[in-house]
Amino acid sequence: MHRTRTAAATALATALAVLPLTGMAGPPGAGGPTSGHHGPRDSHKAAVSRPLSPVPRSVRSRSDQVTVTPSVTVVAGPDTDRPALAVVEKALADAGAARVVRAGRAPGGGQLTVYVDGAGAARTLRALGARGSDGLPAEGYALAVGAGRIALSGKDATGTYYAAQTLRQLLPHRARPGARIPGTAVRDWPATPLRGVIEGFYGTPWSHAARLDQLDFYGAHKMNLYAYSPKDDPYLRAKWRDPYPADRLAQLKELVDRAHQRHVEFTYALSPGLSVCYSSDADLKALTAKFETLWDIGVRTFAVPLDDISYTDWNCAADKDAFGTGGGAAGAAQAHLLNRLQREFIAGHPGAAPLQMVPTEYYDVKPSPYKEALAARLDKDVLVEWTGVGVIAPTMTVAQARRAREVFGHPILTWDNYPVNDYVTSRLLLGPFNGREKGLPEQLAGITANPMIQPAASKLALYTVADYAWNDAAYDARASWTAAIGELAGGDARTARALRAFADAQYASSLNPRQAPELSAAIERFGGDGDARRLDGVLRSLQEAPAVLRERLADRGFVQDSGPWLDATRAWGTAARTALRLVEAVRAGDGPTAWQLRQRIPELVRTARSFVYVDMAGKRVPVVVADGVLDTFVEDAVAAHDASLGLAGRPKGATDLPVHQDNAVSRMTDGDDATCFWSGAAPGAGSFVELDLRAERPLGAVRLAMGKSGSPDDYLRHGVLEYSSDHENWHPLAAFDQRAEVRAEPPAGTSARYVRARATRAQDTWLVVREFTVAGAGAAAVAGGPPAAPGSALRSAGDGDPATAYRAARAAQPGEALEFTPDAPRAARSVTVLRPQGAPAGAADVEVRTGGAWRGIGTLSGAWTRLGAGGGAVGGVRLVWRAGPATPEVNEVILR
Ligand code: LTM
Repeated sequence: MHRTRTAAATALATALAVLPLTGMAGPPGAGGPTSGHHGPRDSHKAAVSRPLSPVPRSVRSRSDQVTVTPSVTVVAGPDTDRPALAVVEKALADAGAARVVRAGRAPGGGQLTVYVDGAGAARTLRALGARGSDGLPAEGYALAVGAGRIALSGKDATGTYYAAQTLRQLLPHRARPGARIPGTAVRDWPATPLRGVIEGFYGTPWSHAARLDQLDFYGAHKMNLYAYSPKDDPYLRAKWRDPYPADRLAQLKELVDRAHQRHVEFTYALSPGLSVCYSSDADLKALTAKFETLWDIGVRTFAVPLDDISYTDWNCAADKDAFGTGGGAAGAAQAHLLNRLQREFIAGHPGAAPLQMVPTEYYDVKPSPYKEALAARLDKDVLVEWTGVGVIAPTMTVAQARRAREVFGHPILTWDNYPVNDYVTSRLLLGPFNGREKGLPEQLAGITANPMIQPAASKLALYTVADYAWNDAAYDARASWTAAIGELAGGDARTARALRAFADAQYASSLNPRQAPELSAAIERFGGDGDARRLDGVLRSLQEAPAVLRERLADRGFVQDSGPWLDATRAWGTAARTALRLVEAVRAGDGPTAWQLRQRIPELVRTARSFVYVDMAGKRVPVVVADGVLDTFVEDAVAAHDASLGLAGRPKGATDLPVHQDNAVSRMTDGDDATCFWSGAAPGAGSFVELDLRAERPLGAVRLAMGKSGSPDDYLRHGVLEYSSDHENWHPLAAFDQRAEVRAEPPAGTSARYVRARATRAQDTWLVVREFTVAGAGAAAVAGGPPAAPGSALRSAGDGDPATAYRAARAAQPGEALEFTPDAPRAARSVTVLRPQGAPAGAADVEVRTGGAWRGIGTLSGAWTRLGAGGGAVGGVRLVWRAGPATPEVNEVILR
């Protein structure tokens, strides 16, 4: 994972490596390939200290360089964009220029001159062999650095602003003049007109400060749209008719102004659908009145999201009279209202952008009466937002986008539900934008991403969204992710390593199905080569990453957003490192150390699972980190320990069904009826849940407990229980129909390694499995005393699970004994007694019964006792307690 090159350098190399392809593709009307375009080697020579992001269409390196002189002159055109000039001047100052002055022309005398737009920039670009911005699409720009000059030329004001942003990235950060900038020519333009973010999630809306910070981020990443649409802002939905109080409006104006300065279109999205009467003049008036207040503070783009509302129930009787019933009526009603809004508000406000809307059917491309009505009736200028095929679309293709354009009959703006986490608040989604086909942006009016409830933590993914939306042809999800990490880490290698480890552990989503790809690769490698030192290095980096980020990450918002996940990451790192030491002790045959480490694990896992995200309703949601990777590693270590003791251990669950939220399949084997595995889709014929018993063993009673109080119908309606030794040949155990609780008793002598429940028919409801258990044949019967304390049981000392313990209710009386009887006499070489850490030595004499007589084999030492049993057939073991103040506790007695 950590090569000698920095993460940022790796990303840069990857990004530059793809430039020739994209650089050859001229923009519309550009007249063919960039003249004098250099191949990848030249691009590498032009390496800058940070990757350019979004990756430009064409970067050509020159053989010369320019020096940042103590005084730098900026020569601007008459109408040059002010925010662009501000970016240029700050970037020059940050690069070490002591004085940055604006002048009408170059002063000469060897000073660096930067031309921004106007005749000077056009002349300089020509002189440097670069083409100007003519022929570029909107927001395109040309930039050249060489021969003591820099020139920036935008196709329009936003293009100039973006040229300034690219120059900012080309210039280094240093305190003194003298920096040398490699000669470079960039020609660049966006892949799609609208690129940005829709704050459109449920849950705690972003703070005002966070929104201002986001707008800065969007401008720096060439994103030009921010839609203001938090679902839980009452003034946008529940109380949409109410005017804003003065202080709220003042804050909105501050956002609008900041957006304007950053060339971001502030889009005001009002969602009246919970209560609107589509045919009502009064409601149209309420809508336009609200929009008017926003127009007055500078908003020029408006949207009406009509997602997540009922369209089968009208909010007023008048709508039923006017439009009838059903999806077609709903489409007609919505079109009626939006067309009036378009005519009576948008058309009457010169400078207003086309209206945007989210249809109620926003998640597919299936023709329907609703979509037909919308396509036929809605004003053609209105942009329709669409989430892809699925609310959270794992992939989006060119063909789907074309189909959406046809079916909705309007230009399509994607509302891409990534990295939004309002439906999985236990998770941060820190992986890159993925699964979007190249060529998609050009089918669309634009791309907007719905972010996480956590604004700063969303930046990792949003960086990659910006990269894709600007230049999908050059987009490489992993390279962009690496570059995003480099930027957030401010170029600091240690911070970048920590951030990468942390983000890797929060990587999974529908777009990135593999959780913690780097960590799981390291664990897999360990499985192959057994190099514990190397894996411990990886786990230590993960464990320490939270402290590094807390200390060094400049974006304090990221640290604040990630608080519970940082805590959980550190705790999981500790648990996993302990589990690794357990594996090492098992491999070394060091029983006492292994047992000592094993006992620490439940508490470490409990701690790791204890951190919570508190949502806006005060609900405490336990957070997950590298789930399915770290928890599985720890479980596997414990299973290896069980195996070393000759115990079967807890089975491992598996399924071919997707998982709903955090209801992982491991929850059906956690011994807790209150937790469950919950599928994220309805089982089809052949879908299964399965147990791996980790070794071939006799099968006791099987119990499959499905459904739960809130979802009693979520069970397999028609299925069969089966078992197998090799995972290929399955044998039927019992068929079941319409029963949420299934029990089966395998015939005596049945043994297997795998047991599964398989659906024999498809069904509509999802599947909940609270517990899936196979009673172990071979548990010892435990009798004697002292009696167990409340909440404990004698049998726990012989149930084959060291995690459960028998705790006595009182101290033992002399001669009192705890007696274990295996199901059948066993040829045993040893007796191992596991007790809690700190258990007193000499607390009991250990005896075995061979041939009907009891024979002493030694006394209990501390927590771990192993005594020779002679190898003969042992029919019982007993611990004959000696007098003492301690109350006996025994985790497990093992005959082997
Ligand atoms: O996606 C849309 C159009 N609407 C909602 C969003 O507000 C929500 O954030 C996402 C994710 O839960 N799902 C939706 O359906």
